[in-house]
Amino acid sequence: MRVTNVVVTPVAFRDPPLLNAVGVHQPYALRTVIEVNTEDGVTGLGETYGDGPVVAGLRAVAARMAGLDVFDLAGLRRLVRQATTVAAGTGRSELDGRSRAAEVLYSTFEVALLDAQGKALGRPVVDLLGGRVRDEVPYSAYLFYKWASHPDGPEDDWGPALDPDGIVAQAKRMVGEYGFTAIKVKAGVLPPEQECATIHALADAFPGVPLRIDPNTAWSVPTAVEVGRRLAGVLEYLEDPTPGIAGMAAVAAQVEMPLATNMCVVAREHLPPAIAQRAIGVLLSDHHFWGGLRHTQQLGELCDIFDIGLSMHSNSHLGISLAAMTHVAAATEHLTYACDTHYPWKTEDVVEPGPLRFEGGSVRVPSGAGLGVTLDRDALARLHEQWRRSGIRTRDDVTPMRTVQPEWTGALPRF
Ligand code: GKR
Ligand code: MG
Repeated sequence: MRVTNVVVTPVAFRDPPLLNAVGVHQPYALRTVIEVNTEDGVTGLGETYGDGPVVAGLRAVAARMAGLDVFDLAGLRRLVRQATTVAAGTGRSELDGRSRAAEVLYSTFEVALLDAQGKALGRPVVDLLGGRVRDEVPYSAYLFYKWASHPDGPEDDWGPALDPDGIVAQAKRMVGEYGFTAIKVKAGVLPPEQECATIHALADAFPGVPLRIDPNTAWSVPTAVEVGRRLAGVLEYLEDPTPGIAGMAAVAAQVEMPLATNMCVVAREHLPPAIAQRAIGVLLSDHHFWGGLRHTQQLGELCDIFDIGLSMHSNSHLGISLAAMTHVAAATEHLTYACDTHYPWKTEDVVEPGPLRFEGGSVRVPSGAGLGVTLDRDALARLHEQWRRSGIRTRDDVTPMRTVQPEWTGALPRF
């Protein structure tokens, strides 16, 4: 079954003013949807980041895909290598096609080809990954400090959350609506003692519920150690408290809870030093940049060997990504924590509603063939038009923050 053509569609969807260490989310988040069409009339779907260079890279690979057998993932790897060689203009592929950009491109098309394979065979993607080790995948409530509205925009229905009471109220709504059984707080926004107070307020409001905090490297080593000590016995893990493998190792040696990362270990070459220095206790996988679903499973095996826990990182995303995350998590034995997802924050999607429901905080693996989700073509066209009109072509959390704090740089660590 061969590919006839590929359609690459950048989209923008409404995103609330969620705060993080470097600034605030823009009014629209970017993603790209790809449709891989085949001679049999089957279409495979993929979703990834929407920044300009990613869209250009996707188009460069897409232009080479006609004639590829949808089962030939090795051939896909070669095409990505060629496309990134040309894009880099160096006459050789950067890092032999294993650079992060190449992993992002490969991953997007790998998911789409697996979707097409599954549709052709009448089997869900989880079966192509070796079968399910769980029927449903647990996700965590992902809480953010936030403004009531974007600058000059209308208020959203979540309202502001800028102190412990605001975050507890947000948690009550999110846990009430989705049933999450673990809670993560995006931190690095307020002074660390205020963020510790937020975690203590959550521990009081949700006794026994596993809690995590992630300041995206906003803290120095001494600050991170201080926070780790204050939150001893309260956190299941402390995520990216400080920059770099060496900094994380210094903190890890002085706090009792495991440190997790989606920032200092983001490529295979980071694993040996992180393991040697005992910098992390939990790795947050992400198929979008770890080279796809099969590599994510392999990463799980590797973490198991080295006694490192495995969880999953998320960015603002739509339903195709949630489906892919759910299939791979269901097929990965060594998944030791509930996965992150931004999904509850989105109010628009490119897939038809139905299979992706949260019950008790978990998403049941879609039972349909392939990823088990159906593209809503009207919604795709609408969100593409929104992308066109928005003029946003790259994720930038710093500039919108400057409209409120002109001296803001987003430089880290800050505390
Ligand atoms: O959406 O603001 C955000 C997050 O901070 C995101 O950009 C991070 O990549 O969720 C992510 C994380 O766990 O670091
Ligand atoms: Mg993180």
